[in-house]
This record gives sequence, C-alpha cells and structure tokens, in this order.
Amino acid sequence: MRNILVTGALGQIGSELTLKLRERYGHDNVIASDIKRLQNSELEEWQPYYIADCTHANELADIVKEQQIDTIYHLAAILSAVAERDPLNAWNINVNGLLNVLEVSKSFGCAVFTPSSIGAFGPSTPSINTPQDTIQRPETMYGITKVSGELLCDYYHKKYGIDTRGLRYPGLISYKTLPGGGTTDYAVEIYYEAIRKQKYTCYLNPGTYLDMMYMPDAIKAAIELMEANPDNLIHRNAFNVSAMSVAPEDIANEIKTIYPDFSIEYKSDPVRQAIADSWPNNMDDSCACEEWGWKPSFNLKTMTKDMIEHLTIKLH
Ligand code: NAD
Ligand code: AKB
Repeated sequence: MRNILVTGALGQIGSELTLKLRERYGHDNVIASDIKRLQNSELEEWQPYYIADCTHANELADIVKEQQIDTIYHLAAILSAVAERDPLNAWNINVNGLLNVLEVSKSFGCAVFTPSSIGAFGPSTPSINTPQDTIQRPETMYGITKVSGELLCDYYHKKYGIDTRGLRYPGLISYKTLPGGGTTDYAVEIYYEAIRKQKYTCYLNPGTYLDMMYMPDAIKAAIELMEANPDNLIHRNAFNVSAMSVAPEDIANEIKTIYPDFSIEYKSDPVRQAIADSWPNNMDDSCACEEWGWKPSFNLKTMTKDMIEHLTIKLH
C-alpha cells in the first residue's frame, strides 16, 4: 500500500493527479499539500490537505513522519514565464524546495517523482527529434532549475539509493485548472477563448512548434513511471515524453473544424517567444517507450474534441 504526499497539489497537474492517485490508492492514502489556503467551499473536496511550503524542510518532514509517507509527488514549482520575472524566487522554490524533498526522502526512505520539462533544453540543443541524452544549456532560470533538478535527483539515487524518477513534460493542456504562468499556456487559453469569443490573440508567432500533451496522458505517464519495474529504468529522472508537436495555427485549424468562424491573430510577446524559440520543436521519447512502455492516448484531434466538450459544460 502506498502512502503518498503531493506537493503543489492545487496547481494545473496536482489538481488532477491527486484525484487520480486517490482513485487508485485510496482517498485517505493520498495527502494533498500546497502553499495556498483553501476556500471553505473547497475544504471537503481536498481533505486530507496540509498547507506546506516546500522551502521549509521541517513542514515537509512533519507531514511525512505523521502520515508515514512512502512516496512524494513533488509538483510545487514556479513555471517559466513567472520565473523570468523573479529568478531568485524561482531558484529558491524549484531547487531548494526540491533539495528539501530529497533530504526528507533520504531521512524517511520515500520514493520521489519530480517533473522536469522541455525547458531543460536550450538553444544549442538539437531542436528536431531532440535526443534523450544531449546538450542541455538552457538560458532561462526555469531551465537552469530544471537541469539542476534532474542532476540532483540522479545524485540522490546514485549516492543514497533514493528511488527518484521523473519526466521531461512538454506543454500540458487541460480544462480543470488554469496553467500557472508558463510559456505554453497559450495552448490552454486558445480553447477558453474559442468558446467565449470565437477568436484568440496568440503571444507566440505562427510556426512556433513545441511538444504538447493532454493532461490525462501526463497523469498516466507519472503513475506508470512510478509503478514501472526499476530494473528496466536507465534514464530515471528525466524521460523525454511527448504526445504531439504543434504550432499555434495547428491548434487553431483543429478548433475551426468544430467552430468554423474561429479566428486567430498574432501579437508576439518577446519574452515568451524567446523562451519558446529556445525549446525543442519535438522530442524523441523512444527511451520512455522502451524502458517503461510510454504511449500517449490523445492526439491533437481527439484532445481538441475532448477539451471543447468539457469546456463548453464548464463555461456555460
Ligand atoms: P502550477 O504552477 O500550476 O502549480 C504549482 C503549485 O505549486 C501551485 O499550486 C502553487 O501554489 C504551488 N507552490 C508554489 N510555491 C510553493 C511552495 N513554496 N511550497 C509549496 N507549494 C508551492 O504548476 P504545474 O503546471 O502543476 O507544474 C507542476 C510541475 O510540473 C512543475 O515542476 C513544473 O515545472 C512541471 N511542468 C509543468 C508543465 C505544464 O505544462 N504544466 C510542463 C512541464 C513541466
Ligand atoms: C512552461 O511553459 O513553463 C511549462 C513547461 C513546458 O515547462 N508549461
């Protein structure tokens, strides 16, 4: 039986992963935590819930000890666009927060899942079919924290035998919780605006190809990786995973098959455009396929249909 702690549980991934973990391992065996205080109306849905700041190791240690946690899904982090506005805070949360999780896991023998990102690559990385093992010289603070996180997780596995595992997620698209300030957020916003206004102004230029994935696949990947036979894992902490490589006009064209009057225009934001231009167009995720059987279930067409169906209910 697993006793799981999720940090950053109220974020875009955590709000869906926590529910899935509770379905799979039993509601009370999955403890949600975040730095945010819950509204009264949310309390019942989220219990068991703790307020915990990952930069305070003692707060994590107290929960792990009290709840006899054996597995931590560490999702608390600052995303790429927000990180560029406050790089020191991003370093503190993304790196020192992870170090605290790893130290607590060393003390109490927990397994750790930590997401990395396409942001761990940079302009000198081959951008087409980006290999699993390649040049990683990111030029954003987010990317620097993500490469550091991959290396720290490898270090704690090799030196202390901690069962650390992780994925390089692409941009994630979902309808439940809005993204937390990344470069790929447009790929969520475009669906909301398609339903609300039938038009969208995109902050990335046409032709900006990036890897993307629908949230159900992202959740499936995290759970499958954590359940995989460790003997088969060579790349423990930073598996490339992708479901599709798309540019803004590809999503717009797919939305038009459902809303023929939908239109997109472009007004590039220089900061996010520069970040996107430094990331891969499409990653090679064959190591994830070979080592633990990764296979996405959604493509652009099936994801768009599902997003629009769910958002139509949510927004009306
Ligand atoms: P998010 O911004 O939606 O959620 C992060 C959560 O962490 C928020 O609820 C926030 O309140 C919480 N948090 C912030 N500071 C904290 C602190 N000091 N202590 C505890 N909690 C704190 O992020 P997300 O999209 O859910 O991302 C989760 C992880 O996945 C991150 O490591 C991110 O880099 C990675 N990732 C996300 C995507 C994506 O597209 N969503 C893609 C690649 C990688
Ligand atoms: C971001 O854009 O910062 C995230 C990511 C791809 O890591 N969505």
